[in-house]
Amino acid sequence: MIAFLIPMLLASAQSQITDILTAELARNVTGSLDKDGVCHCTVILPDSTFPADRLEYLEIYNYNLSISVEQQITTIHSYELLVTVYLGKLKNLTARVETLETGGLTYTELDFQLLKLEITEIEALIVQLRASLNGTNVIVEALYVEIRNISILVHQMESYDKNNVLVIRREIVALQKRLEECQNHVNSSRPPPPLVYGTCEHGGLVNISKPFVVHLNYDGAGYTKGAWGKDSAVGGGKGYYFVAPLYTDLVSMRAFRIYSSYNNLVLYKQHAHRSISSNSDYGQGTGVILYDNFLYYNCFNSRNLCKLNLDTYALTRMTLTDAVYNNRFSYAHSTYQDIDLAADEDGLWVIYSTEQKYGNIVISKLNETSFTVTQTWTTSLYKPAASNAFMVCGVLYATRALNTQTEEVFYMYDTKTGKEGYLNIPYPKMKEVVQSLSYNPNDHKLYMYNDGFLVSYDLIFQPVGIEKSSLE
Ligand SMILES: *[C@@H]1O[C@H](CO)[C@@H](O)[C@H](O)[C@H]1NC(C)=O
Ligand SMILES: *[C@@H]1O[C@H](CO)[C@@H](O)[C@H](O)[C@H]1NC(C)=O
Ligand SMILES: *[C@@H]1O[C@H](CO)[C@@H](O)[C@H](O)[C@H]1NC(C)=O
Ligand SMILES: *[C@@H]1O[C@H](CO)[C@@H](O)[C@H](O)[C@H]1NC(C)=O
Ligand SMILES: *[C@@H]1O[C@H](CO)[C@@H](O)[C@H](O)[C@H]1NC(C)=O
Ligand SMILES: *[C@@H]1O[C@H](CO)[C@@H](O)[C@H](O)[C@H]1NC(C)=O
Ligand SMILES: *[C@@H]1O[C@H](CO)[C@@H](O)[C@H](O)[C@H]1NC(C)=O
Ligand SMILES: *[C@@H]1O[C@H](CO)[C@@H](O)[C@H](O)[C@H]1NC(C)=O
Ligand SMILES: [Ca+2]
Repeated sequence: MIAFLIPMLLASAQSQITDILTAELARNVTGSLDKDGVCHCTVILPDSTFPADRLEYLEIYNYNLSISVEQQITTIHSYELLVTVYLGKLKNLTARVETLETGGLTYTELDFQLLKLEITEIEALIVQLRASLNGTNVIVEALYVEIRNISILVHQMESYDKNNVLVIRREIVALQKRLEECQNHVNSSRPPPPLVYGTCEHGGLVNISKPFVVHLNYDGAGYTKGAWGKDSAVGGGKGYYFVAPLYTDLVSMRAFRIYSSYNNLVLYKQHAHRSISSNSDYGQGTGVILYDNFLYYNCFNSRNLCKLNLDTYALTRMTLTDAVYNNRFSYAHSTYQDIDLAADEDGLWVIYSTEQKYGNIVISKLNETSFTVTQTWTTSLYKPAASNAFMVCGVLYATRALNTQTEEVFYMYDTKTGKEGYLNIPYPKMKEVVQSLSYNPNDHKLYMYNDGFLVSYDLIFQPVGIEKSSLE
């Protein structure tokens, strides 16, 4: 094509020069015939006749033209080089697109995007080249058609073929994302699976609800110290409630009431009021609980435990070896609670301390049938540092006062592993001093005697399967 173009340009330049010369020479020629019949032709060429200036012009013009032609040739050469390069690239691209089409599933999204990008680039370059050659170059025209074809093909591969792996993969990714979002949403909005009361299918205490104020104790606001609760044997015994305000000495328990239902308690109705007549049968402090229709408490002025049958009022005692009493190591703010009874899913417990352990909390598991200690654990928590304690699933939880309105579960001891740990579960209280605090495995509630008011809380446990890390 270049070989064809150059002679064409040169020929055009030469023919223009010839035309000019011919016109100039033909102008001033006159001829005459003599007697011999010889034709005389006199060409008068005045000095100014010969168009030397025009020749000069033509020479320059010619020169200008050849420069122009050379420039054209150079340009075409450079185009030719470019076209060769593009041709190579295009061949590569064509091969790759064919692989994509036939090879099917092995290419990746990235390959595809890269290919698309390259095709787009080449397309842009060829369009530019084509414009500069103004449709005169066959090769470029062919290139253009080819790149258009490839470009269309590549876009079709994406948009038309619904079975295309890429499209499907992208849809799957989007779907997964939406599923995940949905899952997250469901997880956050779905309440944890219901816990079965009386069992330990959970990962431990994680929170405590707001308080429910049930009542003022039946003796009135002046009776600031005391205990209350519901039968806390698994199964609930007879389902009775008890309320036991301490006597005005703020040490001894001399009377208590039993309510057969929550309604009766709230309405002060149909209670059984029991006064304890003998000094030695009095209770001491507020570590009292109702367990399987027996009232358990620290017998007055002793290290004994009392077990009072609510049907017969028969009283049984046992001695808690080494236990301190008479306000030696009670809880913070609540006096004479050296011995604190507790119940959970595993049974009956007693929380106390000894001189041997320097006032640290000692936990004993009781066999309620034989009324004996079956096993004992010692903790490193100084009992007077806690405001109270309770057991859940064999784990002791101790509380302390953060301020006059807030308590906090701050310590735990797991009797199954012997591990202890600190935690912080704050919860509000109505009045300043927590006089007693007990857990009931049948309703997962805490029962608190709060300066004369009967208050309860719901405990919130970690749902099963999600580990708590506080002991790790
Ligand atoms: C011939 O030459 C003379 C003198 O240069 C000029 O005047 C005249 O016009 C010319 N004739 C023609 C036909 O060009
Ligand atoms: C030749 O090229 C020069 C420079 O480009 C220009 O000045 C001149 O007019 C041109 N001459 C002709 C006859 O085209
Ligand atoms: C064509 O592709 C091969 C292999 O990918 C590569 O080595 C070669 O340089 C490419 N040619 C051009 C002109 O891009
Ligand atoms: C391209 O060619 C068209 C006619 O085919 C012409 O009108 C136009 O001026 C040309 N453009 C250039 C830049 O040579
Ligand atoms: C471009 O595509 C058209 C129509 O799809 C086809 O006829 C033509 O042969 C293709 N040209 C090249 C160079 O692939
Ligand atoms: C959502 O809960 C399910 C089952 O409780 C669990 O398998 C999944 O990992 C949770 N997803 C997130 C994002 O927490
Ligand atoms: C604990 O329970 C209280 C009362 O329902 C609530 O306001 C608080 O956000 C809970 N805290 C956590 C960590 O779940
Ligand atoms: C509790 O004591 C009773 C009576 O001595 C006995 O039969 C029972 O096995 C004991 N229970 C446990 C768990 O030790
Ligand atoms: Ca307690």
